[in-house]
Amino acid sequence: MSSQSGPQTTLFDVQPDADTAGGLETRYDATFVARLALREKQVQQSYRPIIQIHKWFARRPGSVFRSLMHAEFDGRPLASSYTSAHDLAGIVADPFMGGGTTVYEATRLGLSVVGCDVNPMSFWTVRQAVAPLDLEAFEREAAQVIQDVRNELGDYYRTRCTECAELADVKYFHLVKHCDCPSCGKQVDLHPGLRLAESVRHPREVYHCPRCNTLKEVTASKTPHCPQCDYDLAQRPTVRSVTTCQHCGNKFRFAEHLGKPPRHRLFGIEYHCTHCYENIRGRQFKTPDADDLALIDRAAEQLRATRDQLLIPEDAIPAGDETSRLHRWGYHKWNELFSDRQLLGLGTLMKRISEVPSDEVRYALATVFSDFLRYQNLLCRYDTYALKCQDIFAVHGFPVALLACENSLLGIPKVGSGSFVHFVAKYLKAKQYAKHPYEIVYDGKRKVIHPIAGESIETPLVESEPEGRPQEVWLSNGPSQKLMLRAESLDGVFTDPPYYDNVQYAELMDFCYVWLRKFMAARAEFSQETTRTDDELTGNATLLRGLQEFTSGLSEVFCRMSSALKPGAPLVFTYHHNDPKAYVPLIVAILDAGLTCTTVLVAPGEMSASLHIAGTKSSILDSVFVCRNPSYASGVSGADISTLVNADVAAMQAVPYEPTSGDIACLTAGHVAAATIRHLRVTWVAGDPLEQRFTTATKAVAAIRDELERTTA
Ligand SMILES: C[S@+](CC[C@H](N)C(=O)[O-])C[C@H]1O[C@@H](n2cnc3c(N)ncnc32)[C@H](O)[C@@H]1O
Ligand SMILES: [Zn+2]
Ligand SMILES: [Zn+2]
Ligand SMILES: [Zn+2]
Repeated sequence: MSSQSGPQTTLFDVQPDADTAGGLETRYDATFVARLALREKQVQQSYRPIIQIHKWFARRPGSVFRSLMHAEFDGRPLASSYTSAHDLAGIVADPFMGGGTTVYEATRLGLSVVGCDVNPMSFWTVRQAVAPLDLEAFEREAAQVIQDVRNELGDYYRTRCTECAELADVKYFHLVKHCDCPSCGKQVDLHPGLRLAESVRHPREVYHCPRCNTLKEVTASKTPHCPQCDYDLAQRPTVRSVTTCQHCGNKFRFAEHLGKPPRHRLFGIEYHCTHCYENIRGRQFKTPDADDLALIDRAAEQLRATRDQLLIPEDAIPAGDETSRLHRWGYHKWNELFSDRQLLGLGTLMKRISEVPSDEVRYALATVFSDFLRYQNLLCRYDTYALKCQDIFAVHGFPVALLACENSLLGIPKVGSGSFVHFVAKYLKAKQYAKHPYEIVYDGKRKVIHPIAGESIETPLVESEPEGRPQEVWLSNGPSQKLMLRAESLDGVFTDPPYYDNVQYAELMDFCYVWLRKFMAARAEFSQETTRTDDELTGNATLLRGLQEFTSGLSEVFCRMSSALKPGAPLVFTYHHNDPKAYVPLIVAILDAGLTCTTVLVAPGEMSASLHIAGTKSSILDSVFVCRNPSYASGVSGADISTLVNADVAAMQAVPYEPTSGDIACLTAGHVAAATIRHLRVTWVAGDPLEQRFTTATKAVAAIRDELERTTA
């Protein structure tokens, strides 16, 4: 490892050499970026509609990556030229491209980019975002597919309006899991509570009365009772693992009495009657009638008769950190997470999409299909406040609830959400944005769409490493440990690596992949049965992948990136974790790659509004590590860790955003990691056994933390 600067044995920050380094260390404006990013994360799909191509997890704000690249490659001040047209030259790479943020932001700025991800669903999502699509052909085919499937299956999603007795479109079927009572043998509904709808979007509260077995609407009250039989509707028939039989009063643990997989019963319907809707305040709910119940049997019958001709996947659910929960509930195949009506609808829709002749239009519709599965399964819950169906991935796992919300398959344009028509509309918006991206600027009062002339995300993909022509995008599907890049070819690496065990990408994405794969028999990216692989860099208890495995993989990737970087070009990545130990892999990987950390910036990452973070002490701020070859990072500033953390906090307070204790812990961990890297850099031996390197880094972190505690005590 070469070094022109002397050893840094203190906690000092390193300033890059002004002539050789880019502008990240000096031109990044944390307050300005945080203002943009916090607004973006609140309604990410309107600031960056491109994310609606397909779900990906833990997406970072596009504005952060746009700003990072601007700061590095553009001499103009960030705040005044953020929304200006950019015509940057150069090649950047993202070895963990995920949902594609770096790829999109780099392409918009005119850069060429290499994007790599081990997960084929990531490759596919980014491919679909970038590859050109004829939108007229897409809209035309989508309308035809929807028409044909509606003709075939429309009846399954209609119900009789209780006001006018005409047929109306169903928005949601409400299902409850049930089992047999071990005492009286009768069927017991496992309702956790009885309220279906709160009185916010609807004028009254809606309850299921177990005694009348009907839905009842009542004025909001702390002591709701059935207007017909006076039943106490505030009761909670099932609390945790114990339920009370509504017939004989027997209390029992229901788990061992559940079907495998659990069975569901339809107890309520929300629908939309075109004749009555205008004259009704709120929504339309009904108790299913005999016709509604008969349709369930008819769907099951039709599924049995046609299943062989449909493309329904039969794959087993492998055990995993997230998926084992499904096994505990008796789900062993992915297709068991759907009702018969859902399987019939999905299978029929798939078959029709697979007949679309144009490859690109078929791929686009198949991608819409894969994404909309998130709202078309029995793990979906009804949001009793917003009165809509929730995404299966509202949390990064597979929680199973006692209630399920079965969405309409095709849906009604502009009514409800989560149906095929809604996802077609979203996809269209995403592709329109890819052709003509914009920024939304908040002028103090309102949001203004600011088109940016000359930018685009859509561009034909190239089949190998970019040569330096503008806007070449090369996507690679495979582990970045094996990504081959020319030496000294990259102007920067901008990435958002897995945050150790934060998200089990492959376990979750298999849910969509097993379906999407059915459309893609001919494509190499879909040849594997699962997106899981030993090369995935996530901590995973089931696969015995701990911090050391994560470290060695990350180290391999950073080493590859480091040798592909031009001299002095930066490796930039975001990170946060509430366990300080999860920073050791970064330290080892950066040192192994022969880099040093010139600075650690701060940027908002995830929002507390994300359901899976809400309520924890988790940080919403990321540390952004800027790393370069030490030969190009000379000069020492006197800042110590607490000064750096205080500066970050002040920059966020100016937003204004008040960092939480979790934020501050993470920011501190970031600066401690950077100080550790500088401290160990000169004596580091990348050839030492991993365990030794890991221990060295762990001890150095502890020493620096001790010193920090002493000086701040
Ligand atoms: C962009 S996301 C990061 C999101 C966020 N930082 C988090 O985990 O909290 C990380 C991506 O790395 C990918 N990935 C994991 N191991 C990889 C490997 N060995 N090679 C390439 N990509 C990998 C995952 O599939 C995922 O898409
Ligand atoms: Zn009606
Ligand atoms: Zn009973
Ligand atoms: Zn009643």
